Amino acid sequence: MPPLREDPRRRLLTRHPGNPILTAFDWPYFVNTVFNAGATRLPSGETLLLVRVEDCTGHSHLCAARSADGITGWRIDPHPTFIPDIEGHPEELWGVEDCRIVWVDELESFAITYTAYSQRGPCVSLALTKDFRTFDRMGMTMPPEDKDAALLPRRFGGRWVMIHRPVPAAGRAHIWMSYSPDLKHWGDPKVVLKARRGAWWDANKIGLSPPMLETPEGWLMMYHGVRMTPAGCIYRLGLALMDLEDPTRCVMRSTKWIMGPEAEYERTGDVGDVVFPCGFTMDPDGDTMYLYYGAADTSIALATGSVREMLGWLQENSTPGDPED
Ligand code: BMA
Repeated sequence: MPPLREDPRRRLLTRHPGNPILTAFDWPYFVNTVFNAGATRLPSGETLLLVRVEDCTGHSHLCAARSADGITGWRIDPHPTFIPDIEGHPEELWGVEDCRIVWVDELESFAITYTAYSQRGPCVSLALTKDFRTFDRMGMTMPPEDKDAALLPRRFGGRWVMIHRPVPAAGRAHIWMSYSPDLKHWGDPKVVLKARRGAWWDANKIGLSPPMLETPEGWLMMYHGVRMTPAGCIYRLGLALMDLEDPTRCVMRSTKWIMGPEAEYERTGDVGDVVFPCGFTMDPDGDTMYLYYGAADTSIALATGSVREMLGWLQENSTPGDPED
């Protein structure tokens, strides 16, 4: 591996030496690529990844992989776990992708938001599960084009909140939040984090990466910035802190990215120069984050970091609130 460009004194995330931890060659059936996995820790203490698997039609489904330490010894479902339901949900015609998993106490279920790839473009769908074997589909929550969605784990003022990223016909693609009384009817949308402009690493298009993490200082949001260059897009990761009581209010936002494609497996693959986390788990120490990310749309990699250090770093490397237009 070539030497990394990041300043080691500023490194917030440490790549696992065994990266990539999961590839298509680990799969019990023939697939093209495995990437962009949702993640959670089960009551048993096991780590579960709900992996985006692309087959050789180009369409994706989701497949569960379980491991005791979240790094090795993955037990992968022998068959696809969650496949498009084209009859019941025609919006899933071209596959299901990039899920985010959130445990919701009130529902005693995991809420899975995922991209349904419809004939009209990608849209956001929601399903509930207790065991990652049977799933209760709630259907489409946001029409196309919209993706990179996650539910917040509890209600605010009696309403559910979903983070999502619509793409407007003109202009920049920002991160939004919408509300619902029943997880079915969504409205009252608000822009909560704007894509910057010009030469910024997160100009023009941003999106939520994993679900937000509740900390005593606020909701820690990891988001991706898409830098469009003549050679293609570069997907990098940055941080924002949202207000604990009003998560639509941005308190701080990083000026710099905290992780970008550097390693060979991040720079080269079906889509090069992509690091794309969709999930994390927290160590029982309450501070160490295991961040799972898709690398170059080809494999799954792991990076670990301290949430306390991320929050400290954000104080030093942020602008207050969200930048003006
Ligand atoms: C985004 C999503 C991700 C993908 C990334 C890079 O728009 O479609 O699934 O990892 O592009 O190709």
